[in-house]
Amino acid sequence: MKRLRFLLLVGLLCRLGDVRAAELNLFGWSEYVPQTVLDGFTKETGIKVNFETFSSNEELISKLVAGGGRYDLVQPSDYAAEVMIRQKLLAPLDRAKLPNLKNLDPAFTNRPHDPEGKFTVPYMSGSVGIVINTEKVKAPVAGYRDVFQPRFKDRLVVLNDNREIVTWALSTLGLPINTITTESLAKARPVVAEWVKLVKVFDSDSPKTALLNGDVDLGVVWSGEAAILWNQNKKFKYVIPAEGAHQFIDVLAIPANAKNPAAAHEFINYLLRPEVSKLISAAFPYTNPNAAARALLSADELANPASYPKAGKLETFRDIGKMAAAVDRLVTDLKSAK
Ligand code: N2P
Repeated sequence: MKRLRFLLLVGLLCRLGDVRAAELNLFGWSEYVPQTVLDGFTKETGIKVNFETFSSNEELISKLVAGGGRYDLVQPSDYAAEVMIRQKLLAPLDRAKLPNLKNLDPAFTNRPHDPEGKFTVPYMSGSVGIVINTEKVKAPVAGYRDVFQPRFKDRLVVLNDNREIVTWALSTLGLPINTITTESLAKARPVVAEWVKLVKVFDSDSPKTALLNGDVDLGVVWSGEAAILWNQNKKFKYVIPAEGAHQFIDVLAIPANAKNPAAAHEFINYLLRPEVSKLISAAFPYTNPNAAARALLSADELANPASYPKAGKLETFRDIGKMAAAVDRLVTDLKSAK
């Protein structure tokens, strides 16, 4: 009898363990994963998704490095995943659990941040470019130099992202964006110093809002934000900066200390379904790296010039090692001196 009770107790504890295990802790970019997709996954699998958001790769990396937050799945950009792989913060993927990888366009896989695709799966791609309210700005705007003009003081919104801002300055000066040195930063500094004084709104979460409200007339934003603006009103035009633009491939990856890698694999494979990925595109119209999902998009979605730009010089970011801290400090200092 005692033995039976013991066995029942063990059984119950195991069940409780299972219930607790049926959770997925997701740490992702804000305004990037639709709630409908999270709900659909929970409905189908019973796995509850706890969703926390960040606004920059640096925020994600510092949280992971500090060991804070036990996440099962994170969503870094390519270069941030490269940093995490170097620092052994990611677990290798079990590709056998991800049959839907076959849906991906090979142009977005096996890229330099993860050449063998051991740790990352592309989620969405995009660019960073200029968006202009053409009812308010009549002068031609082709590059960063045209944006950061004294006449646009307090009429600008830009991403609240230090690596981005420094990159725009480096590109304007014709300096490499991935081989950053103390010298190149010294050259970028006065440019950034002038620029930050002109900006009215720094916002990485929803830079579209300031444009929609008419608080600002132009800016430098994620392409998906510009695509939403274009869908709302064709007066918002997207321009790939003439100096060259940043192309990002944001990925899904499982932290080395994840508690529920099985649920993480299940969720990644779910996101790779064409009909699920299509929902992501509908809500957040970035460049979809899923070829099977792209085949389901409407002609209008594919014709959005911010989601699927026809031309432009695009370059991805790489891990810049120790220089990352110097880049971060440069903009933080100049913003506080504003
Ligand atoms: C989504 C932000 C896109 C991430 N709100 C850019 N890497």
